[in-house]
Amino acid sequence: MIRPMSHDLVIKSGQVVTPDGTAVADLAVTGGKIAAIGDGLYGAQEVDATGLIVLPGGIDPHCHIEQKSGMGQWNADTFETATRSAALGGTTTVISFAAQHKGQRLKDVVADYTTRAQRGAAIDHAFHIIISDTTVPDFETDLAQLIAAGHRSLKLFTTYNIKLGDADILHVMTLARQHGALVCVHAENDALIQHAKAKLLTEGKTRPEHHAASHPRAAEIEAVARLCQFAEYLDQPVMLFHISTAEAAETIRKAKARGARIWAETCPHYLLMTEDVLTQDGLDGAKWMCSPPQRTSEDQDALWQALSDGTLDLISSDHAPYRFDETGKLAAGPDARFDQIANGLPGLETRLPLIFDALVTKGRGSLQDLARLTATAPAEIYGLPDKGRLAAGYDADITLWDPHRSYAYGANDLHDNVGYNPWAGHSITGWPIRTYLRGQLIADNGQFLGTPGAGRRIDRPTAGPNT
Ligand code: DUC
Ligand code: ZN
Ligand code: ZN
Repeated sequence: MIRPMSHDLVIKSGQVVTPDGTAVADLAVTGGKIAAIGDGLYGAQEVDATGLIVLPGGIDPHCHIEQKSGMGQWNADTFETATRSAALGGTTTVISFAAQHKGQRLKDVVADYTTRAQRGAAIDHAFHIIISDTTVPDFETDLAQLIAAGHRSLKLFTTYNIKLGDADILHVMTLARQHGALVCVHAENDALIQHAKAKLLTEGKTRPEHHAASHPRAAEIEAVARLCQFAEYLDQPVMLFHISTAEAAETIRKAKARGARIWAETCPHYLLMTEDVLTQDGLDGAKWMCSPPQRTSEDQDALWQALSDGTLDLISSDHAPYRFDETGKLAAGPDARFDQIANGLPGLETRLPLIFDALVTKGRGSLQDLARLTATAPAEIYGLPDKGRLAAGYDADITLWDPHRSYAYGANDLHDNVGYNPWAGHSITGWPIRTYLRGQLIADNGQFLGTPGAGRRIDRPTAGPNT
């Protein structure tokens, strides 16, 4: 009798979500790779997944980890704390930032972030290189070498003190086109923000809730339209980060219809929060301050529509962790004005459960939509080889989900280093029970089993199919 091949691990009888469909099947893992999906598979270790959903491990392609902000403030997470939190939320790959500050050589910046990530990251990772100074020595040589070494995405800002002017943006986009990198942009018009901010401060409107008006929707609408024009003019792919307004989504829809090589993302806090979260007692609203700010329920509807018709390609967390104390949000003191408070909220651990609930449980979309928006599209767009789908030959990055388990988020129940949960009080149904990274169990029922430093840096030979 011919004995069937034995694998390292077989996840038995789960509902397996692949780009081709969703079906009850066994999934076999050998040597850290998915070996087969089918029936009657055998392994040295077998896990019964009856009643569970088997999804690709999440890929969060926009998160700030162990990074110094434009205002010069370190965020709260190390690679160790951020990736622990990610794993417990079902995420197995992150793309965070290697952030150049003025005067720094790009190759030194990337070496520094690479060393720190290699020491601490428990999941696989890559970097977007933030460019804030094109005048440093060997800028073009360093950039070309870094792109060739697999750092296939750059990030630019049109606002904050690390912004580039239009001429520099066009220059970097031209270099990216020449060397094969995707350009990601935080697109908000800086002059409009400065104008709105000055008016608010003159009127004595300094509280966290005034932060929303200091980032007028026109700022996003203008900058997104400009970047679409730049992408078309240079024929260079651009990823527009954290889209928050209906008008910006419409601009992207039209640009894509004209054939512009544009990608775009949004985040759970734009899909599920509105600007009224900023109105709280004292400075509490600072916990929810981010840029662009949360908008209106009409914008939320438009963003869901844009996800469903392909205008928006993926959902990232924009995890930007600052503690609500003097090391973070309150660094400028207990009476800080909104413009002195660090922007951002934690989201690595909550992104997938929130979207599972909002998309699948609430019936807005399918399990395949979930896999596409949170894993497959990020892998394809950013050129992450062997990641983002359940298929033979791909990395065995896998999450098992209980679609019936409900959970109400509490005040401080996340596993990052932030100390508060911006989703406290929000209830969801659908929960990640287990997370596997390349076949290794790294999170099991709320227990972290990963190893700091075991995450690998992902080399990206190309910047994705559109680049
Ligand atoms: N906005 C950003 O642009 N980056 C980090 C966090 C935020 O709110
Ligand atoms: Zn941003
Ligand atoms: Zn960001």
